[in-house]
Amino acid sequence: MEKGIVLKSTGSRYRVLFGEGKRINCSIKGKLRIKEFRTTNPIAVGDNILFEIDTKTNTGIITEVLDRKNWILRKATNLSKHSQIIAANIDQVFLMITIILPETQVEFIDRFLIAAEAYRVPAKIIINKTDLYGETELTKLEYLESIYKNIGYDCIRLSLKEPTNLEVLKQLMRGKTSLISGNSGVGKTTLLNAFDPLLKLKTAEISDYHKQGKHITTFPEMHQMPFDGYVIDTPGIRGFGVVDMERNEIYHFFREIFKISKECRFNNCLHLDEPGCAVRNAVEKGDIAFLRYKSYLNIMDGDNGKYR
Ligand SMILES: Nc1nc2c(ncn2[C@@H]2O[C@H](COP(=O)(O)OP(=O)(O)OP(=O)(O)O)[C@@H](O)[C@H]2O)c(=O)[nH]1
Ligand SMILES: [Mg+2]
Ligand SMILES: [Zn+2]
Repeated sequence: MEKGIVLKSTGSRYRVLFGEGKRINCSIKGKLRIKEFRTTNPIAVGDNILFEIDTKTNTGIITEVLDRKNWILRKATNLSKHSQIIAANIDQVFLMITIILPETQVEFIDRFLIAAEAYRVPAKIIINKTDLYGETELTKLEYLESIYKNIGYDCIRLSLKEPTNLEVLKQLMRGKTSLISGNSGVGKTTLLNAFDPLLKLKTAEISDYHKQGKHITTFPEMHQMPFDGYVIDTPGIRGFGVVDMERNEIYHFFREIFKISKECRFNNCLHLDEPGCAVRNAVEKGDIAFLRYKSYLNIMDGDNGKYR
């Protein structure tokens, strides 16, 4: 029996890291498939597993998935009851955004952040491609930074063309397992190649016509970094569905809204148009950013976020 960690999962095949940097392809023992989680994938990237080696084929058979510290889910489709585990056992998530090429929507950022809050995984924001920014983009960048820094999310500016702040990121990721998420084309995979040029992972320029990425990375994959740490590259997402969240608890995951909500007149206040709502009051005074409140309203309005 060996212990390993799942680097990549493609359907029913798993790439597993074990021992002192050894890798092996594994499959699952039949009955593992139907256990506990109602997810489309029983085993995810980052899972700690036990497996047996079949010496004839030099492949492994996974016999057990060890307890997960945490995980991040995404609904497979809008209407699907099933969800997919993107990754398990992560210490922190980085949302990579860009002001242009492509333009990341604020609501997308907020949907991501509330999911991270709900899964209790610390989140930070990377703003990439700063080499492309003119005055308009820099103004917007500063505005977004001020909103998110104000509510306690670190924002790290990055350019992989120049490159700047790569060392800062390495420092933040050292000794940890980090997941990088974001729209297609923002530069997630380019960052991994910058960390470890030997990886030579596939990247592609964003489309001239749509100014969007081309969904080059197709499966989440964990990579061991030369600076002692694991980083999980993920496929670009268009939207982040609110998974397993009741309507009346959505505001719990907007940090600043939750904090002020304690002062609302009614303790079942949903901060829509109730009298004596401290949240609306704070929005009017500018203590809560209007853009954040707008994201909240849109999410409350119905979960019309697009799922990839
Ligand atoms: N100008 C500029 N281009 C960058 C920067 N970072 C990445 N790019 C380019 O952006 C394009 C998309 O990069 P990828 O790394 O493939 O993006 P991704 O986020 O992995 O995209 P998906 O795998 O589709 O989700 C590539 O052409 C990169 O060279 C940057 O800091 N500045
Ligand atoms: Mg990629
Ligand atoms: Zn209220």
